[in-house]
Amino acid sequence: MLVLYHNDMSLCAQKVRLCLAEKGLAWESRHLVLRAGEHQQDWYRKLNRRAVVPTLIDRDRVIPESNVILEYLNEAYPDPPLAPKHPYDRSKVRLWTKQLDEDVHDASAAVLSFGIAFRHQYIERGELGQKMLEAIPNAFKRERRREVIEQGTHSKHFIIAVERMVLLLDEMEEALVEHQWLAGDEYSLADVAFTPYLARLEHLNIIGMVRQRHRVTDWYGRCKARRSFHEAMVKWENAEYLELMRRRGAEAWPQIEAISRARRSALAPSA
Ligand SMILES: N[C@@H](CCC(=O)N[C@@H](CS)C(=O)NCC(=O)O)C(=O)O
Repeated sequence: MLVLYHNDMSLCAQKVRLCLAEKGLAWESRHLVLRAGEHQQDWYRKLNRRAVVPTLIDRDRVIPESNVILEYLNEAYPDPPLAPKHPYDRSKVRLWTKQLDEDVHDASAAVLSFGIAFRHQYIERGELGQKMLEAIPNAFKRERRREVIEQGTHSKHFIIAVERMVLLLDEMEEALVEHQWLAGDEYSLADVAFTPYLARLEHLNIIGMVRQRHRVTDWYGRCKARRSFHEAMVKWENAEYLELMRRRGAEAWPQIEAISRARRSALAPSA
């Protein structure tokens, strides 16, 4: 039996649950409450030295890192396939998922989600929030989080993160001119991996960022219509987090809209 250490609203966990649902695989849930620091306890660090979710356990195999888990699941449980047959076509899937590890995940989770909403949970937790911050093993991540918690949407990282998401949406729109799904004409791990990031824009009440990108809107609608979306995303929704994201996102929207507009006009060909 597969076992997944995960969290209800974690983007990386949503990705893996989507893959499990697409594959129709049964799995056992080990849910960790991140705001209680459960992922930072010693026993979990033995499974995942970076103290993050998700971690997949397949018999005696321990697999961290959501993109690595997606590839593992696709290879270990090949039916239905979620990657094209040809190596070149598979390289296109990787070019998408790689972006998440490079910067898109951080832009969406560590800067936008924290800067808009989750920083308030840390602040409310006072000493526990401070302890959780100091327990983040990666110093780069820790210092950026400190700054984002303190500065929120005024953080020096905030504009960069919004602009990164604008670039992502533009690249998605461009890819979807060519084919039905992100990496080709078949639904693949690339679509699995990016679905939660669009859902996060919706949860943060800033889905207006997608406006005018009709292909991305249509793609997201098709992802949401899949059974896996209900299984992996909707069933795990946390009402308290959703309310926080919606409320704080509405406050941040004018600023995000202004950054997106400035970015788009800077890129528009001059008359
Ligand atoms: N590169 C890792 C990133 C995992 C990650 O950042 N997970 C977040 C939730 S989406 C987490 O556990 N955050 C807890 C923390 O940073 O303290 C992956 O893809 O699995």
